[in-house]
Amino acid sequence: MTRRSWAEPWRIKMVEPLPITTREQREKAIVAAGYNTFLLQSDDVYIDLLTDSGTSAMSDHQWAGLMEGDEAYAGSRSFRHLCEAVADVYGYPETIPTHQGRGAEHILSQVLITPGDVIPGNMYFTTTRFHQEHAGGRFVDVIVDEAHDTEALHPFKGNVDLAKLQAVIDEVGAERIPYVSVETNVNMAGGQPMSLANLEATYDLCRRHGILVMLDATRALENAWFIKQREAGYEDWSVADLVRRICSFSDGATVSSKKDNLVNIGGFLAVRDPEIAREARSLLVAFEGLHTYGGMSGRDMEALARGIREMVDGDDHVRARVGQVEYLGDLIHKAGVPIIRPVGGHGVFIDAAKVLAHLPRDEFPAQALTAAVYVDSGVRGMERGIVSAGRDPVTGDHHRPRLELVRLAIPRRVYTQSHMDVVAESIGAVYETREQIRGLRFTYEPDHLRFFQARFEPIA
Ligand code: PM9
Repeated sequence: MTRRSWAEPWRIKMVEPLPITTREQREKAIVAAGYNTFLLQSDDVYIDLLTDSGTSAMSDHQWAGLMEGDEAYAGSRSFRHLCEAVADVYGYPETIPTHQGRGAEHILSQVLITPGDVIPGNMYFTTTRFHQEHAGGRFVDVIVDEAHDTEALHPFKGNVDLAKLQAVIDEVGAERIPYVSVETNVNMAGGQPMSLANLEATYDLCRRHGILVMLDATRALENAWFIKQREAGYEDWSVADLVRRICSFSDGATVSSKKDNLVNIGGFLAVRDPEIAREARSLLVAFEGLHTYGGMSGRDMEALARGIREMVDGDDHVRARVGQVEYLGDLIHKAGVPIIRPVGGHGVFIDAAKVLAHLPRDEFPAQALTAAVYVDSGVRGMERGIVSAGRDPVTGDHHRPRLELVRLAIPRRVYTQSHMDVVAESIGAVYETREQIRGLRFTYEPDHLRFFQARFEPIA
């Protein structure tokens, strides 16, 4: 049978012009931004792959929802729609709305963590670990070793290593572990999924010790797609059923709705236990907003309720979304550039430690490579290495993750295949001239989440 291509299950109704700049303009812009792509003006960016967070295109149905949002201060109809969507799609009975993912992480950490606690997790995420440490906890990484190896072709590099988890429980005692923090489609590992079998085994182990499992379900949809593709027995499941199944092995979840949920702002904490929900709501009113809007307007909640349902309305959306990421990853891999493989769900991650092998880690190779790609083509990516990892709050030294990556994260339903071709051509061109790229040093290092606002200069 002849092969038939698939394409996106939507067509374009409105367009937004993109700024085209010269190399000279970009050289000036990156100096002005202190070699940090977070500090660039978006008017100086051509193809923006800084993040897939809050950058997706909403559907006409979601835009219509903005008009129908109920802006009542209390008891908004749009909040009810949001709770119904969370209960139907994720299966959690209690929804605590927040302005975005880190708002939910803040509330959860404050409710469950007592100073001195230990929170095991399958690799850290920047804001998640910040809130765990801010609440007095200590994060311990229990992801499988393959997650730290860019070339290991393991289908589930997001899996929890159950032996590592058991060792942490044995060492500190279950009573010091309020919950295990389990991320779906692990961002810092390159958008790598965990298997349902591993999640179920993690949940069982935790239950035996009376420890809760809290998901970061921010990219549960993309994880569900990989389970359907790779885990025996689930080929015929819909992603809708798989997302519910994933969440069934947890006691609750934090979600940044700016990713899978297809909105530009929003998030929530969702739990099963009404007592945890009660405590969360009492903090929510102090830090986020009333318990029926958190940090969102009524229209935000209406668009979000629709986005949650839309992401699982058939499998075609996620097939096209992950398919586009794989398309870009395959082009870059074929150009000989080292990347994390298998290609993940939300972006392509270039192995900067290998590309810039002439630079020591303390000269921030991924930061330098990200800046070089921007100067070449106006394509904006993000550093995900030693700068993102920050410093150990006790020793003050850099955290030194094994992965030193440039992330090209793809917004959902925004760019075309030709944009991806241009990105791959630029990465190939920078790779050819990689030996000319110099290392960087800090000229300003912020105290918290330093990667957002840090400034650098090239080392002579
Ligand atoms: N992720 C990202 O670009 C945006 C901020 S960090 C550069 O990948 C997970 C898995 C995330 C995430 C944000 C958050 C925080 C929690 N968990 O940004 O606060 O990827 O909505 O969510 C970003 P908020």
